[in-house]
Amino acid sequence: MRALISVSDKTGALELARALHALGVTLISTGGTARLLADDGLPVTEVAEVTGFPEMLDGRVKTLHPNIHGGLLARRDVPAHMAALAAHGIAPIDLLVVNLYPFEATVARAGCTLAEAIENIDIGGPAMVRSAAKNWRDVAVLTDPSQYPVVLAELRDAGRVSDETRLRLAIAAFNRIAQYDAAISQYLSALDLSAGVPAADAAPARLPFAGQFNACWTKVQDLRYGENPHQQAAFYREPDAPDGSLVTAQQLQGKELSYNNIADADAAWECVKGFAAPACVIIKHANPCGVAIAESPLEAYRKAFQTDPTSAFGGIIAFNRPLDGQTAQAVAQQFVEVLIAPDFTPEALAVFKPKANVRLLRIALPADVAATRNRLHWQRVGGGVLVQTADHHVLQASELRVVTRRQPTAQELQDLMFAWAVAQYVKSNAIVFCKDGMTMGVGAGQMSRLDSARIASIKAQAAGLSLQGTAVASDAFFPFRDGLDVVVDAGATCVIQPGGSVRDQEVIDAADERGVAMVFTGVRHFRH
Ligand code: 93A
Repeated sequence: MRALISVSDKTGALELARALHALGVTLISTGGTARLLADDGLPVTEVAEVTGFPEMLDGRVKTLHPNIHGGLLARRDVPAHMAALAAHGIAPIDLLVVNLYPFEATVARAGCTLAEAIENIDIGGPAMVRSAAKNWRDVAVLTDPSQYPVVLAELRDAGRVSDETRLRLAIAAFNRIAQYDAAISQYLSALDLSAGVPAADAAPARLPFAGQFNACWTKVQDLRYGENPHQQAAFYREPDAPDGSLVTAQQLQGKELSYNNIADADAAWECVKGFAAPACVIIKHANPCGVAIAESPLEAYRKAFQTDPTSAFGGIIAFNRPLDGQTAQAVAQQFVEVLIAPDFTPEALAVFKPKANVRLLRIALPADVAATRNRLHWQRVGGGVLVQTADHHVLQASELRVVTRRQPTAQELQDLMFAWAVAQYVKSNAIVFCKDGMTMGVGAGQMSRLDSARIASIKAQAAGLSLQGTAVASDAFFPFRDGLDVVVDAGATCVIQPGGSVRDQEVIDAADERGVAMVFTGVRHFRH
């Protein structure tokens, strides 16, 4: 049996080679890999010796030769194939171990030049992987160190790699090649060529959209069903998903996540991680039904829950601080579907251990929260997809323009900023009443802003909350004064909204008439 090993990521390669050698397998290898094996005292034949050609052009041509590809592609069950090998003095290769030049890691590095990217496009590696994978009935192809133990175990136990394993390895190999080629095409398609060919020795300018759809997504898991039981569903991960994004979550316990769980967990996590203070977000049907910031996670949870205890039943709850035992005790009083936090203390884990159905998700919260968010937002439409840069605008207090005679007080300003941060995560039309770092009434997803305002105050009433002295955020401008009147009638004393309506003056006059402080953001947060 002959194995060809040619790996950029040398993880586990030496151990694999030693084990193969011990099993009597002949080793062939390319330059760097061959040196690694030879330095360990393993007998290894250089590819150059097999091809009769030196590795040339800075390694660009190493394995691209009939002596290699013939050995990989020949069908052992076709006499003419074997006769051709014999006639040309080519020996079969039964095991191929390849991982590719690190293109993805190279282009992910800040400042990567075009020349570096190009040089890291592997040609010979994918060619061999494809040859071996096509000929999976006779050749086992390993493209990832995680596969080494399985193959070694089979070789030790049965003296051969099973048909099923070879087929699985071939599928994994073609997936890897698809992923690799997608990364190359995505990188190149996103080059900004408007100013001509980018300089080879500089980091090239990149376009935000081009190439996005060339990315190769990998399946995380099949889901039991989709939004409804008659819909099939699965969860996919994009290449290089950043730590702190939902797909990187680790499930510590609980039932399998459902489609709706994942969607709601994402909404909760995206909202909660934007707050600097300890925060809690409770989500139902993709909308926050309670959000609060406080001195501690426990206090934040209590406040968030108070907003709408009825809706919080069966909610998805996220924290931006590790979940401690006390807070876990409080949360455990309610029916919760999914609980998300950057970490869980042993005491918190102990609280939920008996509640085996509760899904606990741990997600790292890196310091640079902005880097954990999706750059683009997609929405499927019939036969196409709409793409936009995602709405991660973070409002600075300095951007606010006070438009009324009355200025908001310092406390009102804080509440306005908080209400605005929440409204960004509420489906349009969004009206959010807040006070003291807590949502007091949330009106979401109505076709009329007036209805959202009414619903928010009805919900506050139902929860036994007074809206007197609250701050209100509206995700888009009030087209008429009636919406403003509804929130002021309910008790609001200050309002934050984008402005920009032709009737802004009518709304400003109404606010002045009613003694309300109003600020314009100049930014809108439609969310559908
Ligand atoms: O430059 S290549 O595209 N040309 C080749 O003929 C070739 N053959 C193997 N790259 C080629 N490889 C790659 O070299 C492998 O895919 C692997 O990533 C790397 C291993 O090189 P070394 O053993 O010298 O470290």
